[in-house]
Amino acid sequence: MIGHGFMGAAHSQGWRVAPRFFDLPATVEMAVVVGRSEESTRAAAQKWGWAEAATDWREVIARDDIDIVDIVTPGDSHAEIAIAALEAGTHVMCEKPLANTVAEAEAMTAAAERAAARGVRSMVGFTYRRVPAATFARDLVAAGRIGEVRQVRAEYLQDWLSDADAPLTWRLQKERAGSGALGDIGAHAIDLTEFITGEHVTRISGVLETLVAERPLLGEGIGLSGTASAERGAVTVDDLALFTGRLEKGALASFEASRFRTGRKNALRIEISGSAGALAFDLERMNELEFYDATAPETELGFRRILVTEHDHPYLSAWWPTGHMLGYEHGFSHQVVDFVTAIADGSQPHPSFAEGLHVQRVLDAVEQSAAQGSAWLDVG
Ligand code: SOE
Repeated sequence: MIGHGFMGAAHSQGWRVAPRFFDLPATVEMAVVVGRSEESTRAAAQKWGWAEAATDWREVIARDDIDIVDIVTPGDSHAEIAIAALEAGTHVMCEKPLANTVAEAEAMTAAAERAAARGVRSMVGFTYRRVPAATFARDLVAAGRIGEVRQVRAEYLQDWLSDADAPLTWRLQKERAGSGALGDIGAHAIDLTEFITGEHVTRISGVLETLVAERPLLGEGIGLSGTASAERGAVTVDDLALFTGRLEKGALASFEASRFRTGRKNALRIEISGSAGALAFDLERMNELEFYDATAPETELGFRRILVTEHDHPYLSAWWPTGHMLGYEHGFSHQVVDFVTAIADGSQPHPSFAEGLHVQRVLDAVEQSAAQGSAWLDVG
């Protein structure tokens, strides 16, 4: 695993726990964690259970005993590491968004396609697809339970920047993160919409806004848990993105990604209205799915809450007795299960780099549209 911030912790947990609850078709050994600082990487290895710590990712991917590389670094190093790892013949899991630019994502996808011809697999970490209620929503749509998709509302709302003195972490720097709320959390809303509806976003009109233009630089720590220093610097990404998309079969989808929605902590929500019913998912209530069956007798109409905790729901039979809940971390185990299974089967895991590239093109189209007064643009 390369990187050891917040996502490093989440992915480590996935690698450690998945083989203990699921019957995987291969043995997983947590070999090496790689980071810039020897001291903090060693501490991460010890804490999360990696056998070794290292500071040079090039040396690590060249080793014969490394089969999988998991990239959890900021976006500015995804392309370089992923392409080198694929060329070295290791399977690659890469955190979302796939890259910082469309050009990088294209190069990564080309490398992934060359590698796939040699049986080398790659996947993007859009983990929320693997929250059982979200996967189940996809199954219901695919089974025609809401009919034809007519309208979608997708939003990912957080509030960790609503404090104007929250520090300027790498997520607020364009050269490191690519974009702001748009790519960090809007990308999840796009992926989840496409995953559940089974349709691509084909056209976009959007607007971006930076509400706090300057913030204290990061003092101690890294990422979301870092502290503020006395110096200040410019925020170079959006804080908030609003966009409207056209789906393949014609439905309109509205999207919102914001880190300024006071009181909303991790509210990835999607509501899909169809000709025969509707669905609503909210990550803050991640074990539930709201379902409206428009074909029910008129006197019985109404959204009902399905508790997605039965063994027949996706991924659930490996966990607790029926009726018991899962949390944020379980999606990372499910991601490991699906990735390792695809590697063993010799099949293409999803979302592929090509799917990650498509999301990157949607993000890029939103930025271009915003720069052109919210013009409607085709997604490349
Ligand atoms: C921070 O906004 C963040 O950790 C994102 O980077 C993740 O992708 C999302 O899952 C939760 O919020």
